[in-house]
Amino acid sequence: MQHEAIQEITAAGTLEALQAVKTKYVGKSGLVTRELGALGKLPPEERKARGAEINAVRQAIQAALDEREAVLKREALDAKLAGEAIDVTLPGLPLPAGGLHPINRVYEDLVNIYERLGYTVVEGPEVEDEHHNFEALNVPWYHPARDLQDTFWLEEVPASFNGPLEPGAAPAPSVPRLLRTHTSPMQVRYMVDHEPDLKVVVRGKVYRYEATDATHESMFHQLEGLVVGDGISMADLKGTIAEMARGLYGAGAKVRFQPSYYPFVEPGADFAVYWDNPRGESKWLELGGCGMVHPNVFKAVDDLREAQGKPRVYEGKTGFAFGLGPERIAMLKYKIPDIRYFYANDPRVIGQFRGELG
Ligand code: YSA
Repeated sequence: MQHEAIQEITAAGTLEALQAVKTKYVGKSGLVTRELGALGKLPPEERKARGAEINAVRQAIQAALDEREAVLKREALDAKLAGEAIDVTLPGLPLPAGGLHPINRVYEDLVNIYERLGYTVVEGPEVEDEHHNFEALNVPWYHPARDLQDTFWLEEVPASFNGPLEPGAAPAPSVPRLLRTHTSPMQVRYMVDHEPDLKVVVRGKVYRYEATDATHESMFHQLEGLVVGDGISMADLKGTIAEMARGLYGAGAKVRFQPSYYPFVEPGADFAVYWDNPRGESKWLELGGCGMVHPNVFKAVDDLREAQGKPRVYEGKTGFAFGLGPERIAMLKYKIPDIRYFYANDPRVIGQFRGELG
């Protein structure tokens, strides 16, 4: 029996076939098992010798089974690995590349134009205080923009919120904070920290507590410009805006100024550009506000500087400022019909800008 069993084990070509042989000989009712079961029927004097004999056969069969099983398993594994071999010459799986958000693309365009004109580019705190956002910009306490309905007012936050306190400085008295409603407070902050002459653009997010629609969001972006020196005039302002319009829309772009009111400029204006779109869609596009820096703003800056022990250097200076929303430019440039698409995180919209970094 041992001889036949070993032959069958050697001939088993698969793990299933081997299992069948195992069952046949050493399974619950296998041939060897049955022989062992029959020992009880033998006379006691034969039982011991016969038992040892059958056990030896069983052990030999089991050893052969184990050995064959190991061989078959290794063969099965080798076959599986051969089937799964990696072809290193195949191209890898493509990883989707990111891309610049349309607003950042417009910012890139704008910043390139202004850097070429010699401007410094800065950002600034989004959490502001009333003084920088309104008061120092000559916005009177009764101006509607300061209303609870138009501004996101914050619970009071620690004085260190916008950066570390000077070592050893006493914490400033807590003042009401708000989310800046425009980038103009950075005009004040920049002038407090720098002396004229200066040329600076500010980029960043602003917030307004207002209902959203296709052209209004409660969080959007602005680009703010400020130039201060001696003898700066409205002509410099117009030339600068015209240069920006040509940079954005090509040599044919025209600029229109209309009188407007902003408390921090005098005179103030709104500006729009008209550009020759080859698809015949040319029209005036209102871009933002601008004007000559109001003397009260220079005075407020000098007051803040004086409080910090810095010299008063702004009285008697002249300057212009402007502010615009890049969302408008991006909506037209990329034909995005609703401003809310920019921030809805819908990959069907934003995914269209994937992989293009410019
Ligand atoms: C004016 C004169 C200066 O000397 C300097 C800056 C300014 C701009 C002023 N600080 C301001 O915020 N004016 S604004 O309220 O008219 O906004 C400027 C631009 O931001 C608008 O032309 C528009 O493009 C954009 N904007 C305003 N509210 C918006 C918005 N974009 C999206 N959603 C909103 N809710």
